[in-house]
Amino acid sequence: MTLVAAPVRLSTAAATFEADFAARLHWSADTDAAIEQRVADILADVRQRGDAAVLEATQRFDGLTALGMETLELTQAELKAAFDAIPAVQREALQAAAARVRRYHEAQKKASGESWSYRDDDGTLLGQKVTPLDRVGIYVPGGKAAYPSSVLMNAIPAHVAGVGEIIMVVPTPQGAKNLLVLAAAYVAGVTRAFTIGGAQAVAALAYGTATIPKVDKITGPGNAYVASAKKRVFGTVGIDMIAGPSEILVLADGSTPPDWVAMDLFSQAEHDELAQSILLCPDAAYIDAVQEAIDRLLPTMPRAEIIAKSLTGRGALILTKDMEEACAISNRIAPEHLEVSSNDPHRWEPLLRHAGAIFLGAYTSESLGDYCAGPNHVLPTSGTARFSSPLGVYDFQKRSSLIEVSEAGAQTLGQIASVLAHGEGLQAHARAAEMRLKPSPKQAQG
Ligand code: HSO
Ligand code: ZN
Repeated sequence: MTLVAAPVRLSTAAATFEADFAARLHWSADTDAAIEQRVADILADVRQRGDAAVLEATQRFDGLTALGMETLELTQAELKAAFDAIPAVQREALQAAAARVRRYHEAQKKASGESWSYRDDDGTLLGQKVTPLDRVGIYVPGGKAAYPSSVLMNAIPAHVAGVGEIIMVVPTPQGAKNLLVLAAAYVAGVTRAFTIGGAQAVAALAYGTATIPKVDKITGPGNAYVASAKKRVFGTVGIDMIAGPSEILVLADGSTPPDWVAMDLFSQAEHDELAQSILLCPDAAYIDAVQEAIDRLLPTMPRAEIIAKSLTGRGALILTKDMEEACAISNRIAPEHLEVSSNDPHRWEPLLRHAGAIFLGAYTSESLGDYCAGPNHVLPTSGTARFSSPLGVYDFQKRSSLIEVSEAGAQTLGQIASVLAHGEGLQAHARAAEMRLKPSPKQAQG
């Protein structure tokens, strides 16, 4: 059987464009009711029975029989041994990537993650104090979606933020450990790691057990069970986001070699049959050239089957009137990854408002961002870039307001507060403000 990758061809000039476009973009994150019920049961069980429930679920779902939870902990020595066991090129690549990701997130912390304050003329001090979370949990998927790069992308910003303890969980079905994942945990400075996964791991982190410390926030991707569990424990702990399938949108003016663009479309398509790859371009001949490159390159890809399904099922090659219109459509999609494949990317960048990450120019392959450019690869998907941001240092920090009112400040603020408190009918509020008012000279005489 020969595989075909046939993304739908659309043109904004066609009368049916809006309907066809809407049908292609549609994505439902609905989870199935049976999964929801099973997850609710697992959470309740772990909450009640702690370690015993986690052990049983780990045996049932991962085929891992352990006598006690302590045997499911990966020691620092094991993480280090994994690092030592992988080939030197991999060790060096992990360290190089980690250093770049660290540097980027340090700059991010400097720019927007520091405490600040100012004083009113009367000496009153107002400010914001930024503090790291005490303890976070990082979920790392096992099996086919085990990405060492995601270990770096979750743990490093937490580290840079100053989080005290980073607890990693990673399922190891049948005991199969991914050495690169363990090595990445070592490089990223994970504090403790456990070979547990699924809803039971999320529950253990959220509620705490005798062995697994209770965390303040859980980040990291996972399957439908993990996503459902994260939603359910939200409120007890913080969570990062619920990520949908990967997406790439390439905005091309026709100046980049078509093979490069085809491969970039493949790069996200190969993640998942439900991943979405879209090309927007005002040049019909160039779109033909990219489709020709897709046809020629597809058979060379080990994951051709996934790529073909993703491109045929959810991909699109869209002909636009011009680059301005392409930018406008990109903003409507608000893609996770946006490549501006143009020899004049800075001309278009000001027009682009909604995207998880914007990659400028022909040399900026999205895949460089996935591994080592520096910015985070955990990004908002499914149009949520309209209102949310990449995972960052700020996700591992919280803010407290600081207020120090001077004696003089209490006079001005006290009068305002008193008026508003009376207006709200709250006498204790009003009196608390008024008690700090100094009697006016006239009152003092009387
Ligand atoms: N593109 C993925 C991240 C990733 N890619 C990990 C390769 N490894 C996030 O959208
Ligand atoms: Zn990727």
